Order: sequence, then C-alpha cells, then structure tokens
Amino acid sequence: MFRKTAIALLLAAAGSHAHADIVAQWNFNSVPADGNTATGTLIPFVGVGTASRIGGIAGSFASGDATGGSSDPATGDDSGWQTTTYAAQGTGDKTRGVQFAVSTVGFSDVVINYDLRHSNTSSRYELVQYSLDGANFIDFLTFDGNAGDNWFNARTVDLSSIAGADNNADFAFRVVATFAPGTSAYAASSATGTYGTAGTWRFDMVTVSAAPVPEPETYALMLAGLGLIGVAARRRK
Ligand SMILES: [Ca+2]
Ligand SMILES: [Ca+2]
Repeated sequence: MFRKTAIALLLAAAGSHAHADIVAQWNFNSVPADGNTATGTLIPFVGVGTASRIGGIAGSFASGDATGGSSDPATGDDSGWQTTTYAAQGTGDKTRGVQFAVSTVGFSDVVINYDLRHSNTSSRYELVQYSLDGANFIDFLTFDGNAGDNWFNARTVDLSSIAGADNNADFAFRVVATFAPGTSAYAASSATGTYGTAGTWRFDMVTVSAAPVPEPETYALMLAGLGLIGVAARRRK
C-alpha cells in the first residue's frame, strides 16, 4: 500500500506540468495605485515581458471599469491600455495593434488570455498572431467583437498545439485589426456604427499562462525515488 501511494504521489509530481502558472500578466494599473485611471504602466504586474504598439497606433490609459469593465479585480485605480489611430478603411489589414513578447523558457502548453473593450467604431474583427522568432508573425485565431462600447472578457488563445511556442525565449504574439472575413474592408464593432480610425480597443488582464517543464534533475530524482521505493518494498518482503 505504501509503495502504491508513493508511486502515485511521484506520478502526480511528474504530471504537475498539467497545471498552469502565470508566466506574465499585464493589468496596466499604476504601481503604486494613484486613483487615476488615465495613468498606468506597460510593465507586467506578474513576470517579465514587453508590450508595444504596432503600425503607428496611439496608446494611452483609460478606465478598466467603465461600461461593464474588464475582469481586473482591482478597484479604484483599474486602468486598461487604450489604443487608437487604426488604419484607414480598406487599408493596412493586420498591420495595426499591439504586441507582447514573453519568454516561455522553462514552460510548455502556452495559453493567452486577454480582455478587450471595443468602441462602436473600432474594428469588429481582431486577429491573434504568434511568433516563434520575435519577428515573423503567423495568423492563428480571429475573434468577432460584435458589439460596441462593450468588454469582451477572457479571450482565450490556446497555443498548446504549437510546440515551437514552448521553451522559447523569442515567443511573442500580436492582436491586430483585420478586415471582415472574406472582404477587403473593416467592419465596425457596433452593428449601427461605421468603422473609423478613431475607434478604440482597450486591453486589460493580458495573461500568458503555461505549464512548468520539470528540470532533467527532477526526473532523475523521481526515478531515483522510484528505485528506492522498489528496494524498500523488496526488503519488506
Ligand atoms: Ca493610475
Ligand atoms: Ca486594469
């Protein structure tokens, strides 16, 4: 019985990569809180990484609580990353948005989550791209932000099928505005709105989660542990 229990515990430890850690998370809130949602930071709240604007868009900070709010549990000084000045209608497909670079060294099974508020005249369709070298970006998933002045919380992008995203110092991803599927024009998020370059996307709770990869020494220790258990079991017999 002891042996079975111990082996079960060791196997559970070996399978610990099934649980996910937060590798990096941006909540965009000032540190320390200053009671002003128009100020914030692009430094991650958890972990290490960089957040940058792509294609010449403008960035600022604005309330993460307004109009229903993001999933950020912070109150009083909850900011989101406000972005605007997207491409003119019919131009610049997939060229404007935001980029996050996060090393996934020591991790596998990468999952991205984020909250995003669409303004009425912002691009309805948001494309998530990933990069394995920090330079070339590959289209992965398109989300439909089919409402204006509305937060779409807990967008989930599961990259566990992309082995190259594991254990990669150059991992990065983008969320960019893209034309409505099958067309060469942006759709407005509001069904009654018209797409415009002044439309805004406001990000919050951008989170990269992944499973820690056990070090080779950990495997060696576990194997050694199994061997000792075997010896102990044989001695008892
Ligand atoms: Ca602030
Ligand atoms: Ca926030």
